[in-house]
Amino acid sequence: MTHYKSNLRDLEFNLFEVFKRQDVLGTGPFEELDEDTARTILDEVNRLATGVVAESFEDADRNPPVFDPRTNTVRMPESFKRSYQAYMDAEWFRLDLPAQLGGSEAPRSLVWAAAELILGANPAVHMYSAGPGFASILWKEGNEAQKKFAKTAIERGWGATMVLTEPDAGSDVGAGRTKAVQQDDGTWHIEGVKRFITSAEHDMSENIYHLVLARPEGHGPGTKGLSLFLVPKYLVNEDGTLGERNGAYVTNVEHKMGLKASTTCELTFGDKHPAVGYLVGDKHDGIRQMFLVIEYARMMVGTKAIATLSTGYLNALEYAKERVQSADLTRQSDKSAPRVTITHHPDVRRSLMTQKAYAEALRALVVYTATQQDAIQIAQAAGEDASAASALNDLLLPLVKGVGSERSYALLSESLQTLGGSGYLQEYPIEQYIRDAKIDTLYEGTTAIQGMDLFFRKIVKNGGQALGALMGEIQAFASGEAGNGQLKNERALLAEAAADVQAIVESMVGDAMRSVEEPREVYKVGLNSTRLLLGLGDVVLGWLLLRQAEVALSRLDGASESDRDFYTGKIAAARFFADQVLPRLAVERRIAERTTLDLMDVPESAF
Ligand code: ST9
Ligand code: FAD
Repeated sequence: MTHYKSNLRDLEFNLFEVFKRQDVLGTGPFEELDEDTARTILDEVNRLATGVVAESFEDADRNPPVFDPRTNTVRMPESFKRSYQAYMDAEWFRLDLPAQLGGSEAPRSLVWAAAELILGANPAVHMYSAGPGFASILWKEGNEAQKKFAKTAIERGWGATMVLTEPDAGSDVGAGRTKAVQQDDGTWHIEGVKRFITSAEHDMSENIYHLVLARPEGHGPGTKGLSLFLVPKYLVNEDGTLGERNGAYVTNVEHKMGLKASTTCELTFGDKHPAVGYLVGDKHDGIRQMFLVIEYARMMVGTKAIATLSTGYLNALEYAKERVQSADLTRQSDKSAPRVTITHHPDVRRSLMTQKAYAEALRALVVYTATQQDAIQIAQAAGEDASAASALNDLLLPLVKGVGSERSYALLSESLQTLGGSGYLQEYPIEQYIRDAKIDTLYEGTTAIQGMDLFFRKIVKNGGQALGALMGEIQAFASGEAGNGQLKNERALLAEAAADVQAIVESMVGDAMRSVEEPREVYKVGLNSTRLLLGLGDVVLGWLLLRQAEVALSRLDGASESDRDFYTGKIAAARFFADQVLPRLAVERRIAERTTLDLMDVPESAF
């Protein structure tokens, strides 16, 4: 038994009962894959995840990778290497690759469902295994030599990294100073220091290639002046064999709060000898190209957080069903009353149901977002316009990443609380879950960045089209007949919450418009962007839970005993969320609408 408690039943419920993926399997680009095969894949990945992948989760935390500054190398824990190798040997990464790269191009909904299992079991394994995914982006964007490099990288199992951050350029990627100097032979020399680079050194693959944002000499400021370079650790000969050591060295590995198995590296270019880089696709289009990686990585980070909350909740639930403490509240004054398991206490139930509702709603958000990615795959294969699905996917990404990470981190604290003092011990996995999940609100764009991305780019720049379409669907559901009368009150609560969030958006759009004349008005947007992110998140989560409840209600009759429990839990979670969470949006709306500039007028010295 490992620490990891997966929820395959809920993943399959989302895929096949709510979002009906069997309707797209066997058709278009997914012609080769049917429902039975998809279920078998999930079973296999689940077996791997709950077994060998999860086995090193604790050991690699207590005995993390060791950096040797003399050789600029890292020794990984043996236990972790076994987990990683088992996952790579199974070659599930091929699900997400195009046929030309030896992949089977499965629907993204299936890919992310499988990814949740690995991310919940041992997130660093998933991150180190991203090499083939990076290669597919290089193959898509690269020139002929880079396409060949990408194929070799997949065949030989090379690791890969995304390299943006510098000491003075974190959220503000455009402040990066790493330089690229063109050489007579058409290559570039990269010079500078990047920091916090995930997976930049380890001893689990013979080569690691870095996708690096650097500024060619003479190019302008900001993100648009950055270009993307392929910088391998070892240069690669024509025949694909390894050549000389390139001049990109890891010069430090950070000691950090959690996710210790994942190396976080300082990467120095061109200090010992030149670091040769190749301009990706022979064009200066770096930030757009890097965002192809970032979009994927933001989805990954959100899924990682949500997977961790899910196993946190399931561990807490198991404990709560066994822990006997205190008498039932109705008999609290009877000192001889029998003691009960803590699931009998109303406050424990409140906490457990909050964890369950969010964990399952957030999983539904990941799968729903991934179904938009399925729609993009289908449209592209048919040569059709994918812009509506693409805009909706863009709108949902900051919710997956920002809401997923914030809610999961906060609620993992509830999971720990369920275990009382035992939760604080390293005997149970939850303290590690909390340490490992904190990073999810930080990297790949902090929560503040997700909130601004949501408002300025995904709502305002998009002319409100994707948001309008989403809110339209939510309002249509709320005013429809879902649940056959049994979800009437909940749908009314959803309609009110949706109107509250719509009002927050309108108030922020008003502030943004006024800022054209009066620039400081934009501060009011900044004061509310995280509120909007979390608020819109709650409305979407409430809607998804009610959609699940509608399906569950229709399946209760004649269900097996375990299915009856499962569906009853679905209905209870949706009702609880509508009743206990959605009404809070009225207060959020009130606060947003009353926003003043007072806070911005407080002198810094008064803080
Ligand atoms: C990091 C890594 O933290 C942590 C984990 C690593 C794990 C490794 C494994 C990952 C797996 C990945 C594998 C890949 C596999 C793929 C498989 C696929 C099959 N959406 O607003 P502007 C672009 S890494 C799309 O003016 P500023 C766009 O081109 C570090 N594009 O920005 C735009 O031009 P235009 C992560 C976007 O003010 C241009 O940027 N660091 C988006 O110049 C300029 O836009 C961060 O995330 C978007 N949402 O710069 C930094 N937004 O407008 C966070 C922008 O013409 N900071 N573009 O289209 C930010 O995001 C900032 O907002 C900023 C601001 C840097 C974008
Ligand atoms: P800052 O940008 O200095 O932010 C500090 C605070 O200010 C934050 O709360 C932030 O939200 C807030 N803030 C900043 N700007 C604004 C704004 N405009 N409006 C509102 N609030 C703002 N980077 C890579 O390139 N590759 C990697 O593989 C990688 N892996 C990482 C792994 C780990 C473990 C860590 C810790 C970081 C990693 N990063 C990586 C870097 C990561 O993406 C950055 O840490 C992150 O983008 C934030 O940048 P920063 O740390 O400089 O914080």
